Amino acid sequence: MESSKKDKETKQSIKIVLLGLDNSGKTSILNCLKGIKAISAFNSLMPTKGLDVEHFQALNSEYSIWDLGGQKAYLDEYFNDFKKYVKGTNKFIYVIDIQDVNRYDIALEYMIKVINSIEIQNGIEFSIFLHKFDPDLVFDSNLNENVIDDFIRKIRGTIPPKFNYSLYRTSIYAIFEKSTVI
Ligand SMILES: Nc1nc2c(ncn2[C@@H]2O[C@H](COP(=O)(O)OP(=O)(O)OP(=O)(O)O)[C@@H](O)[C@H]2O)c(=O)[nH]1
Ligand SMILES: [Mg+2]
Repeated sequence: MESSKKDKETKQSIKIVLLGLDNSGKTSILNCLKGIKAISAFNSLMPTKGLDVEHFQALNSEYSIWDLGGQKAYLDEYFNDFKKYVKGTNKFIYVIDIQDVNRYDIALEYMIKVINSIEIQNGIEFSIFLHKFDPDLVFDSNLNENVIDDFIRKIRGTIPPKFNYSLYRTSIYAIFEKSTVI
């Protein structure tokens, strides 16, 4: 009893909030963070119904990951009491499906709404994952380097200048890879 209390005191707790449109890959990323690697676990995923909070331990930290289902029906609800999600948060991860070119604008719109609700300069880390950037991604006339570069430029131009964020390319199919977009 005593020792578990002590453990709790020395462990750092980290709260991460995952946001993004439906089907962007949030729950899959959460599973990767939890160490679930079986591909079948990803294929059988159902859309997340509203908020799902998962707790796990890694190294000397206790993580709580808030996975906010991205289906349209839930989005407005989050903004009714967004403080609840910001409170105690160390890091927001906003996930965008890079393969879903037709919904880039909607993804950006939702992200800006999130950023505006966090309040600039409050010290919380904000990462944007350009997700499904798979190693075997095949470019075509719809999705290619130019389309992605234009989108990145649009992201950079839309985010308020004082807001700190990092942009990454990510994929659950890469053997751990996370590269900063310059
Ligand atoms: N190609 C590819 N597919 C992925 C990747 N990550 C997730 N997916 C697929 O994308 C689909 C949606 O993934 P989810 O993790 O359920 O998406 P979500 O963002 O949690 O969706 P909601 O719960 O509806 O908000 C699944 O079929 C995953 O297998 C990736 O890196 N590459
Ligand atoms: Mg989900």
